[in-house]
Amino acid sequence: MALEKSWRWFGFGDPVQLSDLKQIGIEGVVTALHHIPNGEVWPVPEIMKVKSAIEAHGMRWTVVESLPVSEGIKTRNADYERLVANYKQSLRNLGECGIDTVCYNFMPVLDWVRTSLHYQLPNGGEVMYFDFATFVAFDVFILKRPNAATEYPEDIVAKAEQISTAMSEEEQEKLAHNIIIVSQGFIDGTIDSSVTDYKNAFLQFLETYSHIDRDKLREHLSLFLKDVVPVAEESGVNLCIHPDDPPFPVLGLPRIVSTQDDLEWICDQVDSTVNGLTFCTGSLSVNRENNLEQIVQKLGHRIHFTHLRNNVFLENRAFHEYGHIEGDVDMYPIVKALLKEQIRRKESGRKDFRIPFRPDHGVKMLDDYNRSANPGYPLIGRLKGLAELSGMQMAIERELNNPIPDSSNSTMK
Ligand code: DNO
Repeated sequence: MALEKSWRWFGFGDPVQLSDLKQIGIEGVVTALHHIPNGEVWPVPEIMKVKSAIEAHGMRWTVVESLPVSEGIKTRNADYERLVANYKQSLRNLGECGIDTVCYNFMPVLDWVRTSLHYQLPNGGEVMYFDFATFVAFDVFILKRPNAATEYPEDIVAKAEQISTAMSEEEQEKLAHNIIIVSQGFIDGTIDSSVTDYKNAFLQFLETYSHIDRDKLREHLSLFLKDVVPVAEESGVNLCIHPDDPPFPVLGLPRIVSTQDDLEWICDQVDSTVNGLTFCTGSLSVNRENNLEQIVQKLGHRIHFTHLRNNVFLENRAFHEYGHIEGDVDMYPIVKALLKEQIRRKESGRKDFRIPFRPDHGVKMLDDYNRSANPGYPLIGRLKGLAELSGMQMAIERELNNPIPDSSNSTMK
């Protein structure tokens, strides 16, 4: 059986309608209650409104992406008890409504980061790009985070200075706005578009982590898991943490969900299947030491959700996104490992043997230029990825069920 075909849908305002998703063969919808402010309880009637609409179109709400973990939980500030009580209540409410998978992340202040949201490919398509030196230019020379320059090698800072000097004021502002607002707003990030002095607000958020290093953040994640996993268990909800994107520390902030070791450490904090992972190939592959196939083989039993996305890796830690089965990430062994994991689960009698996957991000192409979409979420580019990844799965499944005899051993003439 193929992975569950799923699709990120941004709710009733999404230009891609639920009826469109049905047409393209989606089984499971991935969505969130984007209108509920970060940190507040998701009420049962609101959950049911979305769930019923999805079911009325013959699909199911397969994953919540995301139930946001507020900054006050990550920093364990004075509001922690209220925020975690709300988080638990949302989990109970989701469980009561029969929603069984919740994705979240534990990235401080900033979720995913790119330095360009509109990088032109030679064939006219458009993807998102991360350039390390440009990111340093943002940090040191545009945001002017105190002492930031001391955290990077001198040659990178020199390059960053050249980059920022060559930019107009307007271009500098656009870079900051994209990083702080445009790429975060639609995923219920920390700072929304109504904040005018967003650079200062952002600096203040960064400051709340001045005493939180990697060990401290790990401790906070561990305590959070010990608080919420028992509630998720009682509610019949699997939790799945999304990896850091990109998987290394940024802006002096610790990032603790970047490597296989990190994932193993997280799984060990609470020994329960409910304490699981979102396996995101686009994020994890950026750390070239991560062996993605091996991660599936080792931690597959904890993977509750998959994002399949590809990248092209360039020099100096730069990368850009790409077509789902093109690029530098070899999807074939990874998808095969995921399909084998489903078989293992089914054979062991696990009810949740099916792993939902969504084509993550996509190349903007064709009619995408005439449609509005959140950064990274063009319709046609994702649809192409969905089709390619589905075809790949069909071929792998055939191969797993009926191994083709090796022609050199064949007796047929
Ligand atoms: C970006 C997404 C992330 C992801 C969250 C999950 O496109 O992959 O924003 O949804 O990190 O919590």
